[in-house]
Amino acid sequence: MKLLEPFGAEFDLKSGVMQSAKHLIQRHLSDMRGMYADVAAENALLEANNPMIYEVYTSEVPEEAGQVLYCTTVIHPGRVGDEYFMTKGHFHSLRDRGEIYLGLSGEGYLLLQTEEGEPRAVAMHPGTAAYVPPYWAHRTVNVGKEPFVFFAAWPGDSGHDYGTIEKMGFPQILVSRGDKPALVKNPRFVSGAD
Ligand code: M6P
Ligand code: ZN
Repeated sequence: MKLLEPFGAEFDLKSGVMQSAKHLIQRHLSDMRGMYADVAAENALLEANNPMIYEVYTSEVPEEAGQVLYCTTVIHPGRVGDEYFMTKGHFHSLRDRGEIYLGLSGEGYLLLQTEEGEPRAVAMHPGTAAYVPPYWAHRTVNVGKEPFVFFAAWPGDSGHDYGTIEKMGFPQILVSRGDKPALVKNPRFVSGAD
């Protein structure tokens, strides 16, 4: 068996920038078409400037059982209509794998749901360790005016299942009401149990 060499990776606690990042994933609105509730606002933004919604600095750890993958995610501030910028969200392909997030800067929420569409929401601030138990789909949302930055770590063989969320959406969305975040029902949610 070939052992992996131990290492230290440097990243900036405020910006989330990881010097040794293997990849930088940049997701624009066009990469997540159909995920926001307000279709007209989405189309207008796509035509105007197709904004970058979030960036993910990924580690060089191999995606194998036994490894612990990690990354930093930066969700830019902004909204599509009333709805705050967010990640695509996913279940783990291996459903019994959990994940841990640590809020680094900015203000956000972790939205979760079970396969049956049971929703949960966890507020995240700098210093919040937000736990994603096995079997829960997860998405993060920036509800502030600054970038929302967090660190994440999860088992190496988890995999990302995006397809289920592309079909279902999440039961709840975060929208701005009087300049404050409000958790409301997602009018476009399709229950997995249906
Ligand atoms: C977190 C982790 C990553 C994920 C990233 C962006 O940092 O859960 O695994 O890739 O958020 O979220 P998504 O992959 O759902 O777009
Ligand atoms: Zn995950």
